Amino acid sequence: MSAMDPLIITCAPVGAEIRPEQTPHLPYTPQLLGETARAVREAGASILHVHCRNDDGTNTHSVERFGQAYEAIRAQSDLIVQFSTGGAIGMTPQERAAVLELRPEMATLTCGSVNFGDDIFENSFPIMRDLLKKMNEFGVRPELEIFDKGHLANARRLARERLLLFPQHVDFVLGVPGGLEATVQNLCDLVDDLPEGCTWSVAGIGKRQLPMAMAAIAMGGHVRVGLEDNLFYSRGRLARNDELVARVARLAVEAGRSIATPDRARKVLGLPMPQ
Ligand code: KMH
Ligand code: ZN
Repeated sequence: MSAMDPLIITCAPVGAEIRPEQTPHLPYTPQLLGETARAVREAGASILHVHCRNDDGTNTHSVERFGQAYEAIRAQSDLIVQFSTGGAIGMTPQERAAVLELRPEMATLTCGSVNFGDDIFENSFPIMRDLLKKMNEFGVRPELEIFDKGHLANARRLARERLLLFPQHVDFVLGVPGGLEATVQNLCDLVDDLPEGCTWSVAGIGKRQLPMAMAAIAMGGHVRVGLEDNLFYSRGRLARNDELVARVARLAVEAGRSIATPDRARKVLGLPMPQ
């Protein structure tokens, strides 16, 4: 077996579903996002997956707020900044796409609709095509978010339409109520189904975050952790984002994997170095 790449740890520190009353550790303002960027970078993260909130904690996808968050993160870290284009349930596709004009290095592209609790997270082909056209226009690298098995087939269809060129970086989001369950077997099946040359990470939801991370470390994949996906460090004990990152970094080093810096992650993902 060839040597594994250093581990790329993505931190998803905010998300759209957790309310500030649920935890004192949610970085829901640009200033808190900047401080979190510094802390998770020190702990071993190389990518920050960004959602934004208003000062009262409600969701926003305003270009202005994302611009402030981007600046705050840049001021305190050299992390790869990845904007969410999934946003929150109820946002329009136009709102979700507008932040791409800020030209983050990366942005998510969820590759199909999926039940999301009692709601539907809508990602029809027209929505996906529009997001990809804008990413191509603004030079933003997609991360393909796969919540269900059929989403990889959707991504292949977008590649046949020449909106997407493989290989790409893929993130398996497993354990969303309504999506594919977070089991090692499902993860192996998805990895087997990846187009040649793709890199991948896994984001396990809730208490499946840690076992999925451990599987990815062992398999040569990469890992996403953070409060967006999981509020707890252990049963009943609320987590801070940096300690979720630090735990994965420790486990990886114990298992013989080094940790990617942001620039090393850029090389692995084929992203241009920032000027
Ligand atoms: N909040 C979910 C509805 C993404 O960031 O691109 C969508 C989501 C995916 O979080
Ligand atoms: Zn997200």
